[in-house]
Amino acid sequence: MIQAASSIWMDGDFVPWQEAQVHVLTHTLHYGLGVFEGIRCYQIDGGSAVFRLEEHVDRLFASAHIMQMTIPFSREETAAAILETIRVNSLKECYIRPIAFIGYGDMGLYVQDNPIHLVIAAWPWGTYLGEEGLRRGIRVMVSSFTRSHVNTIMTKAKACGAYINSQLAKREAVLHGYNEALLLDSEGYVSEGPGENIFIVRNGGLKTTPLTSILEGITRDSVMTLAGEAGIEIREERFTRDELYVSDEAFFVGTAAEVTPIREIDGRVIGAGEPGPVTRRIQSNYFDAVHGKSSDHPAWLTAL
Ligand code: PPE
Repeated sequence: MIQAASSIWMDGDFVPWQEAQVHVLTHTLHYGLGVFEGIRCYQIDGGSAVFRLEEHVDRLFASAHIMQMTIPFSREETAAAILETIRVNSLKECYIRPIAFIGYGDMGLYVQDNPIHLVIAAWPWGTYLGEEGLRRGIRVMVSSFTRSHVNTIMTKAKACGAYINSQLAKREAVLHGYNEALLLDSEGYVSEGPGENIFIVRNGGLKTTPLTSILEGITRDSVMTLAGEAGIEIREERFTRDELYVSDEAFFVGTAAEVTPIREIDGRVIGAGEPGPVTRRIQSNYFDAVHGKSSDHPAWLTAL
């Protein structure tokens, strides 16, 4: 069960958690056209800070732009509301979920006058793929479901409906006894996880999927920056399923998943079957960055 906080920001006002409700004929509930974000706030020395707030707000507005939805608030108002939601709920560390959706009004696929709502909720959310997964690595299954083609749902928008594809893959993986799924793109190349981007390590260098069939992950970007600073070579290049099998290390990244090592894919052990040196280094540098323990990226943290 979600760990309830006390109030949720809805269109400019705080509403008690239990009363933050919508009509059952809310348009997005039926047709899936909505856009959202996932952001984390971490404890830092002397307080808390939101990690890469501006980038997440920018992506929310980019997603809305792709989907031709006009969010009735500015970026500045949205960023301020996110900070206020954390403060009002007295949360020290939390996950923040802003969502813009089409409200109640007319039904049918083409609606012009239904209101667009913006809601921001925040709650404590621990590890996405388990504490043990973070420490020892997870087991992954290449999905029988293909990542939506780049001209199907628009992978650069973090859109509600896109997550049907993700949930099908995740459910299938869990049904088969795996922790997480990995989707291939419509040409058969590695794409991303249901809610994570992927990196592999070969010969000491990192490889990650180019920005085609994937969400433009903010953690992916942070990891690439941190890897560059650590002198690790990075390539954005398509790679195949069998290259995964022979990689020395592999890991998932995402706001929720943070940096989660992968120890097995489709029954094949990856490397030594435990988080390798590059993965450990990236994971440690990432956790230092989000907790403000490295002074290299002050712009990444917005203190409460
Ligand atoms: N790909 C997908 C499909 C995705 O959903 C996410 C985030 C990422 C990559 C990584 O993006 P970023 O968070 O900017 O590094 N998935 C969010 C939702 C997870 C959920 O289950 O809900 C997240 O991590 O917040």
